[in-house]
Amino acid sequence: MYQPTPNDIALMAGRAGYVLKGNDRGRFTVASPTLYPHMWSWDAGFVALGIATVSVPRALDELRTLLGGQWTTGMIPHILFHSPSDYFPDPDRWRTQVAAARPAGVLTSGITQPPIHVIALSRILHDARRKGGADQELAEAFVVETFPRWLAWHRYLATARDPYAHGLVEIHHGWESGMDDSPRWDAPYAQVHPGPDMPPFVRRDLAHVSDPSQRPSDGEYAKYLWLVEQKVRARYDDAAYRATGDFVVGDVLVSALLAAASDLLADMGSELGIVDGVEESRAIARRFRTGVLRSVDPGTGLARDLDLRTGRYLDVDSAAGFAPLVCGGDEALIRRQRDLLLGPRWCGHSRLRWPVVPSVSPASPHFRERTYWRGPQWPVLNWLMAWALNRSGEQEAANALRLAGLAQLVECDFAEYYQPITGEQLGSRDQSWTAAIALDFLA
Ligand code: 2M8
Repeated sequence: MYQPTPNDIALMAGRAGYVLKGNDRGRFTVASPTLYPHMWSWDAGFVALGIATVSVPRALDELRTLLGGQWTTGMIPHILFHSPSDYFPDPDRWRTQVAAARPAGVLTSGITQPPIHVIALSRILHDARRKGGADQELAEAFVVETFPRWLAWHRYLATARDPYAHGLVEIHHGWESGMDDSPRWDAPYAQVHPGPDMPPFVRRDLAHVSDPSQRPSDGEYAKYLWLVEQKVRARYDDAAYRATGDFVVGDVLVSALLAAASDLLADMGSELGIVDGVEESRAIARRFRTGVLRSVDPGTGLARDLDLRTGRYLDVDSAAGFAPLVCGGDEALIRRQRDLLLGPRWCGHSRLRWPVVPSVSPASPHFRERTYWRGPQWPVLNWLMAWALNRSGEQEAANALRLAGLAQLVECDFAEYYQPITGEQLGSRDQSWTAAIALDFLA
């Protein structure tokens, strides 16, 4: 097993810090220098926890800026646009001015991303307490101050996005899962048909990658933009979209993150003497944990997303199937998932360059080794599974993922994602969240 040398550690930490500094725009960090020149919601969570290893105040600023984009519904939007750029879809395409709930003073997209933020905040608090003094005071004060805002975010997901109490958070766009073109969404996207009245568009993402096959196809992109159009036409009202939109799916990983984050929010709240909202937070955690565990296929041991348009579970061997590891709640299942994750269908697959979590099992017929969320390894996903294992008391397994993850990053290009068989770097370089999790792994 790879063990980083003192030289590797110094080099990686230095270079990761340099990447984050380069992507720093003052009070927020762009997700990557050219492909994603704005603040993305779940990227910001990972970025903040990485920055905290170097500067707790700057990490908290990142989360504060993100909260500046929160809608009055509690929703934290998936992109905050702070300056003009060539990223598409841009604010003119999102047209969030049709939404009464949009925030004042900052342009945002109109959909969500996975609720990693409170998990990040609890890591930051942990770091700050280790450092003590002013860092600890600042972090604790930040938790007390922002507790109602995080609760409002979680409450939004638990109500507007689960009106029938399935215990699964409903997503209205594949982008809301963070795993845009994952085969998890192939069946629901097969029912998305861009209308003849869709405004024309020109993709700009392909100009920033060397090979278009690493990104979603044009056909997929048209569907993504059609769903944006449907959200605009529903004025970003969730009930109106639910009545008219093509894509409505219960997402197990988002639900597991909501459960885990809600537990952590309740823990931090009670530690800091907060009373209001702690019980509500626990109740959210219980409901979504139950929803995730209910979705598990007893045959495969993996959790499944639920297509709420057809009522069918979606059976795909994607890393989201390990949602129960993230939310916990069933000891036997956690052990089964640990063995599955480290075993030959996943990280232990004989063809993998490094034994880190692939986005789709290499043994699955859906596996595509170069295409975005259809097989490549995403370092943040590996971090998430290592974090989850650690939290479940599976330190040895967690450390195996951590060390393999560091081996993958030792060249220090901090790519967006990696070809799992050859180890080739794919997508953007100097991706902020990749650099950030390297810092956390090294701390
Ligand atoms: C990717 O998604 C954006 C759309 O949100 C895109 O392809 O343009 C995904 O990997 C997503 O999970 C990530 O947050 C974002 C920025 O890194 O890029």
